[in-house]
Amino acid sequence: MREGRELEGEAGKGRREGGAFRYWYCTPNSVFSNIQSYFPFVQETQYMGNKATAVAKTVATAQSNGIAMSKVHVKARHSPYPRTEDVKRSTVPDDKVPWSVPFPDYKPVDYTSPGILKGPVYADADIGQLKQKGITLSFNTLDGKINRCSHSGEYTVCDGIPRNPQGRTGLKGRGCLGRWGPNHAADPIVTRWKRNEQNEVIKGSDGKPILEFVSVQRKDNGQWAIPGGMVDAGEVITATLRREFSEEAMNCLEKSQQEKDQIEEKVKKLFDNGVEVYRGYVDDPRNTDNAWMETVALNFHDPDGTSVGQVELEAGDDAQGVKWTELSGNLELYASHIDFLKTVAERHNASW
Ligand code: RP5
Repeated sequence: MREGRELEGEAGKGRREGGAFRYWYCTPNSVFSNIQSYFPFVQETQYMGNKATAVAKTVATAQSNGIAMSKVHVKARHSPYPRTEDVKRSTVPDDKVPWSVPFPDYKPVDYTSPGILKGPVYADADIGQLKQKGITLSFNTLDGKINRCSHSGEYTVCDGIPRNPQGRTGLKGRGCLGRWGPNHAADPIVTRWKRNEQNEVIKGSDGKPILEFVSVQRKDNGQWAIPGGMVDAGEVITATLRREFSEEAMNCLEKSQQEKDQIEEKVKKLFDNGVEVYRGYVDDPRNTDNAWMETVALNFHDPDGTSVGQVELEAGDDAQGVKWTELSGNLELYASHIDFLKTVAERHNASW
């Protein structure tokens, strides 16, 4: 959680001191000039050839390993809108989700939450007000330290306002998301094999070994989720992954400085080897026609239960619960997190 979060008084709380920030230093017209900073998990072999090829390969790999979202905008067409009781999206039939399908009667509800309109540090200003002052935001590029590029490629900007690349949601404005256009997140999927008291790996009814992952229960809606969060302006994804896991699954914000340092050290070691399983759009219930969630999900797997499998879990920050959960196709999880886990199960040939 950070940018895009809308919890009163939370902006800036518990920010890391001396943490592993690294700042973007791409120029707006050369987003790929610092590819390692932008795509920190690109394999070395993928650097063969030019940088744009490396990016293309990474994205292609993520897509081929990753999500085949069954239906676009399931949660992002749901009403009432999150954190409201009465904001209802206008109805968008399945076949009218793509912008390419004409929908002359489309009248999306206009909603940006009062908390976002107050202008917390992680949020953009209102585009209308900026226009009056002659200021424009730079979309599809790095805008200062803010990454306004989409993982899915270039998105359309109509009259200075970005358009959701996955289609209509029944609601315009930013809802409770801070940024116009993509709101970037990162999701750490920490897994281990489920074991019995004899330390033997337990198999599911399909005869395949069962994987467990660290899940958190979100405070905002009580749903279980991967302990991911927003990428701060200028932050690299590796840092977001560590920070979010430490805050939500290890409660580091409530610890003394000495304990914080120990957690940071531990998580740094545990999160050494991650495998990217997804990079792209998220079917998040907060998405709107003009603001949407994107993420990079990495799997940190502990094959013998001696590293990440042993972390002491304690819910903190935006999480009210944390636990190891069996991976299974029957899980009900936040946003499109189930899709990322399916990829992880397939990757490890685990029970599903
Ligand atoms: C989801 O929202 C992402 O996949 C990530 O898990 C999460 C980030 O938002 P917050 O948890 O910070 O609200 O779309």
